[in-house]
Amino acid sequence: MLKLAETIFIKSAVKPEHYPEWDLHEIAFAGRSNVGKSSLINTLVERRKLVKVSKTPGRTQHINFFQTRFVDGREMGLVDLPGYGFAKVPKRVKQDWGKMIEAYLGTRVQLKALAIVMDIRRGMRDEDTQLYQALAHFGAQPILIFTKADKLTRNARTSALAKIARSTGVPPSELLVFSSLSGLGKEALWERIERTVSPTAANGAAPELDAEDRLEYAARDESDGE
Ligand SMILES: Nc1nc2c(ncn2[C@@H]2O[C@H](COP(=O)(O)OP(=O)(O)O)[C@@H](O)[C@H]2O)c(=O)[nH]1
Ligand SMILES: [Mg+2]
Repeated sequence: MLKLAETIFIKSAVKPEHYPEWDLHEIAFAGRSNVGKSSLINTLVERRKLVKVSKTPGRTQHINFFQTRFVDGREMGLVDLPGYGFAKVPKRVKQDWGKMIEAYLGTRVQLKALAIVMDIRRGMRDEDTQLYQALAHFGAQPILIFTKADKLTRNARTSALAKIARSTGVPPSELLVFSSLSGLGKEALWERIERTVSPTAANGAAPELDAEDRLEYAARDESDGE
């Protein structure tokens, strides 16, 4: 069982040459803007404000890298991908998003699992499905997470999951239900991460810390977060 010690922000990157040079296994988080991805990561790592939770989504177009250490000394990378599906962003921004995601998925050998975060009330939408299907080419394990479960009653949750299972062909037992409000699903997600990502023993090398980047991230306006 993974027991958290600490999660820290490492750096923001756009291009592969700016990704951290580490040999940690990574899980990346993707999802439509506003589905609750930032909240989910914060809940998962028990840091209230590690990732900015935004009211005006769709603006920051960076890949943010975090490093998680467990009490047994193992470590892994968490990667927050920019949100998609935000109707009001200019076409050019969407193209940049596509290039950025493709570059990450296509080059990152450290990537072991991609969590696709969705709103349980909306189910799997077109962009989610496209990403899910594209993953087959990239060799990372998909993890389908349905958050904001607190917005539905237990019965409504069960029927929402059954419907998603029917339309995707993914067994309901493989679908994760989550709530950042109540913490529901946190343990199950860590279990899935342990199985698919297999955090590695720390090799003693200091993480690559980009002081300038880190300051910039810390100083970012809350409303500018993604
Ligand atoms: N009720 C409820 N609200 C949530 C949950 N997760 C996120 N939210 C809210 O949904 C909005 C978007 O959340 P955020 O994490 O910034 O979404 P992101 O754009 O996907 O990163 C915020 O107002 C959050 O407070 C959840 O599990 N339950
Ligand atoms: Mg966000």
